[in-house]
This record gives sequence, C-alpha cells and structure tokens, in this order.
Amino acid sequence: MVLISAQPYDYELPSAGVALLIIDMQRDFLEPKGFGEALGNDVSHLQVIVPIVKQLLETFRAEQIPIFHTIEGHLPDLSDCPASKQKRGQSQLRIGDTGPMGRILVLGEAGNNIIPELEPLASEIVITKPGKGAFYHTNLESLLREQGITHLIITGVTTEVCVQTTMREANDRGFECLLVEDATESYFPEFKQSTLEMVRAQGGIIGWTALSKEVLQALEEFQTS
Ligand code: C5J
Repeated sequence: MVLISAQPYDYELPSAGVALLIIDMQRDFLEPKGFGEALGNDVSHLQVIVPIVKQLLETFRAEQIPIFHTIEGHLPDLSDCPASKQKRGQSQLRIGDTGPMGRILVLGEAGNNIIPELEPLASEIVITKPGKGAFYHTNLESLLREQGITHLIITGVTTEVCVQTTMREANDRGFECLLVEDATESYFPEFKQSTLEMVRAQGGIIGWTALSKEVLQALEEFQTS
C-alpha cells in the first residue's frame, strides 16, 4: 500500500484491486460540432484535461492496472432513452437527431466515440451506458467485482454530471473512490469546484480528490518498492 496525498486526508492505494475509470471522454462532449456544443457549451473548457488523462492512461497501461472507459449513448431506436431525457434541453439538436458528427448520443456514431487521443485498447473494457451514472443499466459492478477491484481512480467529463453521479453510485456500492482533480472538467468551472468540495466534504462523504501528480507519484513508488 502507498499513500496518495489527497483531500480530505491521504488515500490508501493498495498494490492490487485498483482500476482507472475514464468517464465519457467522447467527441460529442469534447469536440466542436458535438452534443456539448449544440447545448450551447464552450467545449474548450474540457479539452484542457486531455493530456492529463492521456498521461494517466499511459501510466496505468504501463503498470498493467485495469482500465475501464465509459460512453454515454443510446441504441439507434432510442428504446433505452427516456422521453424525459430526449426532450430536455434548449438545443435545436436533440438526442437521436443527425448532427455534423452523426446522430447525437447514439452508439456507434462518429461523435459518440471516445476521442482519438484516448482510444481504448482491445484489452480495455468499454462500458456503454444510457444514463449519467456508469452503474445504471450496465454490468460495470459485476465486472469490477469479478476482477477484485475495490479502489477506483476516477477521471473524465463532466465533473458534476456523469462523473459525480458515477462516483456516488460507486461509493454506495462500497468502492473507495478518488477523483483526479486536474483530470476531470466541466463546462462550468464553478460547478467543478463545488463538486470537488462536496464529494470530499464531511471527511470524504463520497470519497477523495487529488492532483494527477500525486497519483502518478504513488504509482512510481510501487515501481521502486
Ligand atoms: C452530460 C456527461 N453532461 N458525460 N454527460 O450530459 O457528463
């Protein structure tokens, strides 16, 4: 076990049972002409984390620590998309409509894919999810349990929506969660800041937060120990 310098206090990283969880780093959220931009957001806010998530991804790969990616998307017939979700928002483009990168938030469409910089390897698990939380209507929990994973290092977008929802779901299921502060982003900086504060409040009511350099340093310590 090594300690990661984290908030609200040090996070105990075990030498086994750890996974990196990368939430929804999809073209639809990060690139111009996707769903995020159609909803009126400035996607450049999210792009700043790409090199940091990439560095974590490459380090976890090098250390042969399990990596799980998620994609928020729906079946082409939208049978897994509640009407409440489909009609929500003030955009001209809604879920299922055809935009410049294909049908919005539909699985398999160009815009729905993970950005090329973080493309999963064949050996890495990609969870497709119809909701904001990665545990809702997915087999993520059983896959984590099968692999003996107890500790999740969480990254991705957007901090207060899919990332926070997933972290809360994981916490309720008993996983020890650490959110990497500079590897998660929001279209709204104040929402990111509030999320970081609320998850680690009250002695870590949902979990921990730490900078990527602290996580990387802990992994290096494993190498040298
Ligand atoms: C959103 C997500 N923001 N991945 N999805 O709709 O956070």
